[in-house]
Amino acid sequence: MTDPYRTLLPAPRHAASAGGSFTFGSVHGDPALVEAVQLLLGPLPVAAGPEGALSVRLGAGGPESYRLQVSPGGAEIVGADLAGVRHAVQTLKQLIGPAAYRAGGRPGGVVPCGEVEDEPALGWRGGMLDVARHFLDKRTLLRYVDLLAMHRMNRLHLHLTDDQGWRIESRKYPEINAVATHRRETMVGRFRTEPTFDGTPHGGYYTLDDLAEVAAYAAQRGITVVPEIDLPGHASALLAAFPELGTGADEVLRGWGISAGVLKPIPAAVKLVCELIDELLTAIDTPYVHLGGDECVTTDWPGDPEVAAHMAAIGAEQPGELHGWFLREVGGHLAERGKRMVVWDEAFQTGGVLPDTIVMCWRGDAISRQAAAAGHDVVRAPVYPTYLDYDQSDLPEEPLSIGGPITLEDSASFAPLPESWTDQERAKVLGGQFQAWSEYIPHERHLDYMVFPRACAIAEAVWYGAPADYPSLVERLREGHLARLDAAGCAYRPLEGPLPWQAGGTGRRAHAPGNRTTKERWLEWVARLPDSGVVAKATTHES
Ligand code: TNX
Repeated sequence: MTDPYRTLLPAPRHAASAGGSFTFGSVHGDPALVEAVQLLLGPLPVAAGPEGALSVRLGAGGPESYRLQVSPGGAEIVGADLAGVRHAVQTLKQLIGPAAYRAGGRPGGVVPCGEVEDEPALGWRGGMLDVARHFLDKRTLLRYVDLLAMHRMNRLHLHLTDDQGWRIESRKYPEINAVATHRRETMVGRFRTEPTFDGTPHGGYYTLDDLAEVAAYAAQRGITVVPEIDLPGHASALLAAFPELGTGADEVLRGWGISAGVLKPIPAAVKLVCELIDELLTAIDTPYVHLGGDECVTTDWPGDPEVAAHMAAIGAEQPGELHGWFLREVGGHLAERGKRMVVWDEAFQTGGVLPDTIVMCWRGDAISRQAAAAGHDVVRAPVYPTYLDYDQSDLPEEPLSIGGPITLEDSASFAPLPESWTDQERAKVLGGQFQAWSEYIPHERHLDYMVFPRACAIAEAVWYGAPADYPSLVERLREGHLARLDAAGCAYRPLEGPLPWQAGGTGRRAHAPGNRTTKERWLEWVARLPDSGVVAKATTHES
C-alpha cells in the first residue's frame, strides 16, 4: 500500500512516515477542541488522559498552522488556533484512508505513524459556486462545505443572484420570492443567433433559515461563507420583481451572456439593495459581502430620465461614474455594519471601491497587479486557470461547456503570487479561489465532474502560494486521493477522461468545439480591456 504521508493533498510543508501504526478510538483535550474534533471525526468517546488517545491542544505557530504526531502509543494534534486543529484533523482523515469519508462507520481508526508540520501561505482559499444560473439544493452546499474543508480551504463564495435567478428569500419583499427566483425555461446548447429553449421551468431559492444553516455548518468546519449579490449589472431577475428600478429587462433571463438588465444607479435602488442586504445579514454572519460590480452595461443609463436627473444631481459626467457611485453607496452601508465589501475587478476601474474593499480579480494577472499596487487587498480568481466551468480537455467526449480547455495541469500551474510582482504587491494578495459558473452545469453531479479534480490543484496552489508540482499532484491523486473522493461520493472526472455517462454524447450536451471561448480569444479580449471602458458593454456574449 502507498504510504499515505506521500499522498496528502494539499501536500503539507513537511510530512514523514515512521514505522508502525496507532489505533485510536477516543479523544482527549480541552472541551472546545475535543468538540471540534468530534464534529469532523464523529462521536469519539472522551478519554481520561492522553495515553492511547488522540490528544489535542493549542500551541505556538502562525495562523492556521498545525503539527500532527502519530506514534504507536498515541497521536497528538497541536494547532496554533482552532483552524489549525481542524486542518490537522483533515490531514488525519486523509491518513486513515478512504474509510474515513464513508458514512456509518465507527469513529476513529488505524493511522500509520509519522509526523506532519504544516502552515498555509495564504489566508483566503476558496471556491465559488454559482447557484443563480442553476440552483443547487441546500444539501449540495453542505456537501461542498465538507469537500472544501477536506482540502483545507476556508471560503465558500456563493454567487446568489444573477440575471437568471435570485436565490435569497426576502420576508420584506415577498414579490422577490414569487417572481425573481425562477425562469420559464432555459436556453439549450450554445448559440449565437437563434436560441432554442427547453420549455422547462427552473428555479429555487434558499430561505433565510437555509442560509443561516449553511453558514453555521460552514463555520463549524472553519469555512466563512461569502455571499454575493451581483449588482448593478446581472440584475434582470431582481428587475422582474421591480421593473421600475431598472433598464433593459422585464423577465428572469432564459439565456446566458451579458445582459442589458441593469439596476438604475439611483437612491431608490440603493435603498432596496441595502434592505435586502440587511435581511441577508440576519442569516449569514460574515465579515464580507460581495457586491459583484462586473459586466455592467451602462449604455441605457443616460437616456433614462431618473438616472439623468441623478447624474446631474451628483455632478457625474460619465455613466461609468454612476457604477462607482452605486457600489460605494452600498459599500458604505456595509461599512456601517462592520462588513467589508468585495467586488469583481471592473469596480476597481470605475472607482466603485472604498479603501478597504477587497478586489476579486477575474480578468488575469495585469488587473490583479494594478489593484494590489493601488493598495487593495486582492483575491485572485483569473479565468485561466481557475474557471472550472471550462472544458477539461479537447477530447470530443467532453460535455458541453462554455469554453476551454483548462486542463488539470493548467489549474496546477496557478501562481497566486506571481514572481514578477514586487514584494509589496504580493503582500496585498489575500489568496485565491476556483469558480464554478453554472450556465452549463445543470446539476450537482455535473458540478462534481467539472470541479474535481481541478479544485484539488487550486487548493494546493493557494495553500502553498505557488503552482502545484504537477507530476506529484497526479501521482498523489492516483495513489490515494481519488479513492478518498470516491468514498466521499464525489463524481469527479477521471484523469483519463469522462466515464461513459459523464460524456456529452451527440445530443443536447454534445461538445460544441466551434462555438466556445478559447484561450486565444479570451486573451485577445482581455488585452483590449484597458482601452475599452470595460464596464460598459453594449452587446451580449451570445445573443
Ligand atoms: C464571466 S466572471 C462572468 C460570469 C460568467 C462567466 C462564465 C464574472 C465576474 N462574470 O457572469 O458566468 O464569465 O465563465
